[in-house]
Amino acid sequence: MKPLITSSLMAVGAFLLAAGPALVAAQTSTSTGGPASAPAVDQHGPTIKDAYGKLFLIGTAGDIPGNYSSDELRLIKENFTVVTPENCMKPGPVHPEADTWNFQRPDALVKWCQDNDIAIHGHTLVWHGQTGNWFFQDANKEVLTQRLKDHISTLVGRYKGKIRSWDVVNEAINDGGNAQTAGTENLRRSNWLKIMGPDFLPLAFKFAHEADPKAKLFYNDYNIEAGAKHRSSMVLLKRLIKEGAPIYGVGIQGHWTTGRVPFAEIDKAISDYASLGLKVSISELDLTIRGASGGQLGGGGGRGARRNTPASPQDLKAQADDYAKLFSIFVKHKESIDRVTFWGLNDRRTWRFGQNPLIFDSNNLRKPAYVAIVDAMLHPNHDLANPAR
Ligand code: 9MR
Repeated sequence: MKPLITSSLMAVGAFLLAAGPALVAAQTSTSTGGPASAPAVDQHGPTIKDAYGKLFLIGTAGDIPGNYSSDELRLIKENFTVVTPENCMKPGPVHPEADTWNFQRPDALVKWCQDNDIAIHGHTLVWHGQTGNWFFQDANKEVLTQRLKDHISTLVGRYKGKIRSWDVVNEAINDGGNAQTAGTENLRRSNWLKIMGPDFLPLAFKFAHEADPKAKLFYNDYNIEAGAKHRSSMVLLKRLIKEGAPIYGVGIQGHWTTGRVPFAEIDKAISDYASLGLKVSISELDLTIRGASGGQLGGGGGRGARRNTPASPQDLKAQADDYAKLFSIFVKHKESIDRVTFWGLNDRRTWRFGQNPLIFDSNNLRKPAYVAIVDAMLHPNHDLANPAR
């Protein structure tokens, strides 16, 4: 801890000298920085990429480069090794009608990432949300299977060798399971399930693998780390493996809330998935200061979400502590972790706007959470990494 504090102070001092009034203005006006008396956060210490880049991929989500500022793009280059397109590769935006494809934004994202030596995680091939109705119109199982195959082979095929990994199926398990459903897959009654039956999952994996045999393929979902939904996810994943689906890993989305992070369940879930021979990604990490929304459609933001509610120094500290515990657990499981990706870039570019969930504030400044995450790697703490079960 000591060297970091010393270097923080020196770095902040140097930064103050260099930035002069600019930094003071940034600190007093930032909506997440709290009052002007809040402790300054080291803006120049080791980056999150320096600290974690050798353990696993560390990512951000966004439809870059789009309307991102040069400051934001610089932040991405400095801090992350992988990008997930937040929306532009989802079925609705990229393939709104049977014969219409919108490749402009996905192409630009792929080019930008290649130019900057950043890997890409594709999101998402099959989902109940953001998917045009045309897929399901007048479809029986045979017709929908063909549409699924065309969709996947066109999209995955276009970026063959350029997109490292894909979320093949997103959020197929129902919310609100119970003791009865826990021993079953408890699949969501989506149009995919209604028309194709449970085969839609292994078939989607098969089609993706045929289109790019080297791409690493994931099942991705929220709240699967705990309770009945976790047990259903284990049933589903075991079936996929048994049926020979070419699945590489599972994405635990990670939309959590400060003070209510299920650390022990996360720790166990990573071990459970690894015991099936799967890698684990924390695929959409964000930790609201307060206010819950698990990842369900339309669940973003909170009360007063259109305003960016200021966070107090105590709030920021509590958030930093929880992020540090999470990353301590991820480091412990580094052999099983493929990637940790934040869902958004800063507290302005987030689906949970107003809940201050990320590690950069709205002015692209490092928050206490950033420093705590880096510190968790540089100064590992056994107790943080081993939550009581
Ligand atoms: O962050 C995404 C937001 O911009 C979109 O409006 C929303 C539409 O459904 O999807 C958000 O991303 C979701 C992701 O694709 C799947 N897991 C839950 C995410 C947050 O809702």
